[in-house]
Amino acid sequence: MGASGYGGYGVGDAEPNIGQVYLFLGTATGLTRTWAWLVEGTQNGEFLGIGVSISADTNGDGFKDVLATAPGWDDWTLDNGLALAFLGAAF
Ligand SMILES: [Ca+2]
Ligand SMILES: [Ca+2]
Repeated sequence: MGASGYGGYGVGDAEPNIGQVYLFLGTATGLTRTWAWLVEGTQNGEFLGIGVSISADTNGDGFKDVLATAPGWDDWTLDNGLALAFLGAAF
């Protein structure tokens, strides 16, 4: 997450069914109206972002991180699912 000290908010949008996760940064007057960061899924039916969490600092670098799930993600097993950690940084 950013270095502003205001935190932020992660939003998952599983429509379309590839899925996407938006990150809105906090400011002194509230969240920004446009997203600062966006990631999209890579597979049809992946549903990235159906679960999203701004976590604690998982790697200890001082920035909070974003966790997201993609329950329909396929590897060798259909719909095996995936949990992703997107590491925060100074915006
Ligand atoms: Ca971190
Ligand atoms: Ca799938």
